Amino acid sequence: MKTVTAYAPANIALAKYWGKRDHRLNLPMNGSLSISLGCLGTTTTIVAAAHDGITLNGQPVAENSTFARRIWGFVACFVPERNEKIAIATVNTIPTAAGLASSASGFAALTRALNRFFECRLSDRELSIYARQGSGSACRSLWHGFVEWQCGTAPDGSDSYAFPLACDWPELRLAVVTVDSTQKKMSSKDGMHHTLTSSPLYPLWPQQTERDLETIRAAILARDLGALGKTAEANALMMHATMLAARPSLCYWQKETLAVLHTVSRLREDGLAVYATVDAGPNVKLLFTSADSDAIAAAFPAARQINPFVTPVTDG
Ligand code: 2P0
Repeated sequence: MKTVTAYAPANIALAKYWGKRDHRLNLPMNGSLSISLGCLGTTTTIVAAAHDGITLNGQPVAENSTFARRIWGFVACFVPERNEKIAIATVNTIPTAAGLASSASGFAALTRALNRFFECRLSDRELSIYARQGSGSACRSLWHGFVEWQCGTAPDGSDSYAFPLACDWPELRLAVVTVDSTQKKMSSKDGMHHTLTSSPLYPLWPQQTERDLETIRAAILARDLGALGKTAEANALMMHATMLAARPSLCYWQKETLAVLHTVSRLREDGLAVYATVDAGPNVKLLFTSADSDAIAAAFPAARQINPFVTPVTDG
């Protein structure tokens, strides 16, 4: 039986994507730069089958669900004419309780699996362009390590794709401080649209993020955690400030989010090199190095620590 399996990691943006210049193609207002999460991600298996079907973490997905419609819409875009029926099995290694998004790794793994199953032999650039259309941040989840998504200017999106940065940093660590793992009230897609169309601060966002991206890229190449962390934290706070200024205001934080951010700043005052970033939700992600793993575990005993440069061997 013809079977292919592909894995893609989840990712956390250090310079963030928040706002689209084209909704259909998921073209961003600015470039972004992320770090992939190694062993936390999605494994997608495609098998030739008598009927089309999808399972998610072993459970069948209803044909008419939003999830299934989104997946089949993506498959139809990737392979407009197909003769074979397929069973798509998606397994997330991202613990649901971690409150991390799985759409990025999900669409990236699906893109790689479809490319192999239907023997499309697309280039990495083409794969990234397809993954982007499934979910913007998915275009960055095709690779491990640091990944940059260049904004591009072409109306058809042909120059808006991601690529890996040739730089690893084995001592770098992430930790996820979970404040709340329930589904957020407003999707990123709707949140971006609302912010872009109603926040008077939004015009400042794309240009500042492009500058932050440059600073972060240079900090990565120099392995300068201070410059990386300070800029990533400021970028995340600016994204949330821009949302807070939307009308009506959009706030993904909970009071515990702010408490964690205060703790991070206090730890820094005490000399610990730790920095925070927050995506479109209440959970906080920390950046630090392996030398401070124990100190971070002491300050945040429930936080899940991740070594982004340890990657699974599940492709085949
Ligand atoms: C990012 N986020 O750069 C930003 C930071 C959330 C906050 O990309 O509408 O699921 O599918 O393109 O990629 C989440 O948005 O949105 C996201 P769509 P996506 O990681």
